[in-house]
Amino acid sequence: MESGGRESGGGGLVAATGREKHMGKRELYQPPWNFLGLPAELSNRSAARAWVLPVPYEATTSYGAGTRDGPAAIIAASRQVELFDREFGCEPASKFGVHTMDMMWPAFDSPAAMMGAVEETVAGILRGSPAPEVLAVLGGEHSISAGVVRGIARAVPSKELVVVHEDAHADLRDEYEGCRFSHACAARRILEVCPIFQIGIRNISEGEEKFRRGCRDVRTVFAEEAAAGRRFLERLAEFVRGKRVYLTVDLDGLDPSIMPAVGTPEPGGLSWEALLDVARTVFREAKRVPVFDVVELAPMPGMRGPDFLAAKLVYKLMSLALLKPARRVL
Ligand SMILES: [Mn+2]
Repeated sequence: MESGGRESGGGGLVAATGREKHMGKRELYQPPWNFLGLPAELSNRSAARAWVLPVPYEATTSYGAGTRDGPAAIIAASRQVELFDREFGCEPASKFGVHTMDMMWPAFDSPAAMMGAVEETVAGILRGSPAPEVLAVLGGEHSISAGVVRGIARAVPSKELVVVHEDAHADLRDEYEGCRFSHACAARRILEVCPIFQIGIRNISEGEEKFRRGCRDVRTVFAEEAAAGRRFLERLAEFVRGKRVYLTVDLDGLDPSIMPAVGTPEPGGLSWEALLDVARTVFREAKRVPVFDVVELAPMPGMRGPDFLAAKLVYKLMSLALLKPARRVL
């Protein structure tokens, strides 16, 4: 048996907290079907400060398929994530609550129609009442980020908005396979809205490289620089300081030895610790992070590690958004 989480059976020495105290014997092995498996009082819409929007969209994937199953796999794995976090010295989710929205049903008319739908949905959530303090969007393929950034820009002053983009791919093509809303164009569409800071890039075409060099609004930390140390974090801090930030995490930006479950894996990439340092820098320096996304998980049958990594990452990001760390783990 694992030591944390769900063994709340009678007579335990450890006081039951969070989801444990609400679980009877029957639910012990089946926490509720929501992000982190939280009980109603922590997951209802009016009380939760963090919301999760699952977007199981997959239409323009160019290599390995399966991102449509990403959101469900992240939610399934999240129900096994330990709620207690040493960095915060508490169960963050028990402090802020997490509401899991219904899956956003994809619009398959065209990628442009889907991006419009995502934009509407995100803008509606951010302007709604109640509204989350942080919205976690679960992909699905990376193309959805083009809709997310437009939705944010409609809801918050766009002059203050910047994007931090962790990815193996520059995603700076103006179009790919005839489509402007391909996953390979995500960063280019974001640039039409605001500046972007890319981290972990190790796959870029000649055309994208030329474009990047000529564009003042793109900053790039290539994978080898990100692997060489933490000096780039100072530039990142400067980029996000005092801004509203949308953090978009394409999981293929991570080293594929820890994150093989992606459609287009690339050798090299960020470690788990390096990605968390990026996140800590962003959340510490930004004025606010109203939205982040974690995209491109393509679950591999029988392999739980990547799903669990993605779930733990989403939990960590919302915790950093809403709570101050109690101890330094850097
Ligand atoms: Mn990518």
